[in-house]
Amino acid sequence: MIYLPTKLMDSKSGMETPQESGVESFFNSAPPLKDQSGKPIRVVCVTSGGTTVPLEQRCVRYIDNFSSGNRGAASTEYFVKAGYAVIFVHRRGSCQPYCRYLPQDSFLDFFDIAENSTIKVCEPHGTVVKGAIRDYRKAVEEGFLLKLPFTTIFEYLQILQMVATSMRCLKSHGMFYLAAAVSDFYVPWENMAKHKIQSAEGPLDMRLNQVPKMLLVLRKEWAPAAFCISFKLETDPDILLQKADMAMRKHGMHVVVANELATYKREVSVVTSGEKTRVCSHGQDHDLEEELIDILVARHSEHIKKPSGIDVNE
Ligand code: 9Z3
Repeated sequence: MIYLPTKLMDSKSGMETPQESGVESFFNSAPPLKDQSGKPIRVVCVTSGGTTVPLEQRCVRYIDNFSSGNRGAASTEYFVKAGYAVIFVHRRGSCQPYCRYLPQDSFLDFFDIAENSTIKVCEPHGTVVKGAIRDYRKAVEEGFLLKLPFTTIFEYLQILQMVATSMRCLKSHGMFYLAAAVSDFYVPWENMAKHKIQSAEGPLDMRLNQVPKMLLVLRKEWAPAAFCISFKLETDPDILLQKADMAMRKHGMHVVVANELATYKREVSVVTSGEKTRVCSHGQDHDLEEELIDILVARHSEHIKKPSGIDVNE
């Protein structure tokens, strides 16, 4: 669906506005899309992995943001388990849902050659791999997982806009879970060197522009009724919660998940306008995302029950 902001459809053009033509009231009063069992469909857009900032149009060098994609991949699995259809917007080559258990550096250690020369998965990994294959196939075949890759900040924000405006019609049943590590600075395409920057030209001075803040635009224009969660990553624990609170108010987020670089795998804080809840992992093999997604699904249900357009942060 292509969404034209009402502002652009002014009377000078001679076109009827969406209000006049009844388009807006049609969509506002349409019953929510339902799944086969008759329950309204909930869709979450999970963003995952870091964006790159190319320094050359024919890119040899780029600036990257820290993120393995593990948080987004684990969260996707728990959202699917909770009945959500997930649009997984991820950095190419980053960690994928249902593949988190596979070792990246010793992939071949997982396999062995059986007596009849076929390949077998070594125990004790067999059970985990079987479960992962089963869950992955089910998610894809039943339409609960759509994967969209990005690499650069340009691709990321264009895909996010496209997904968000398409999710507008889901109203409050849509959710955004923005775990991707998004660059704050970039080189505009038209200012960028076309070919590889030459070191023979001496030291490199480069000015990076600020990436426009898109979260408020997503919240207010692209999908105004959706439930929005962003992440805040800091290295200084003394400023983390305050920065998360500020981000929530400034960008109109319903929830900000705050994490500190040194402990982000074992601990996060869920910050909403009224409270802060700590979520911890209970050991190496336990995903904190399990409890985190439970909390967010409950918050999303409360959001859906509210009369549309009314919001605690407004
Ligand atoms: C996060 O804070 C994620 O939790 C992590 C997950 C990137 C730490 P991994 O992918 O790590 O499991 O290795 N994501 C958001 C990071 C970010 O860039 N946030 C911006 C900020 O803090 C706002 S968009 O200002």
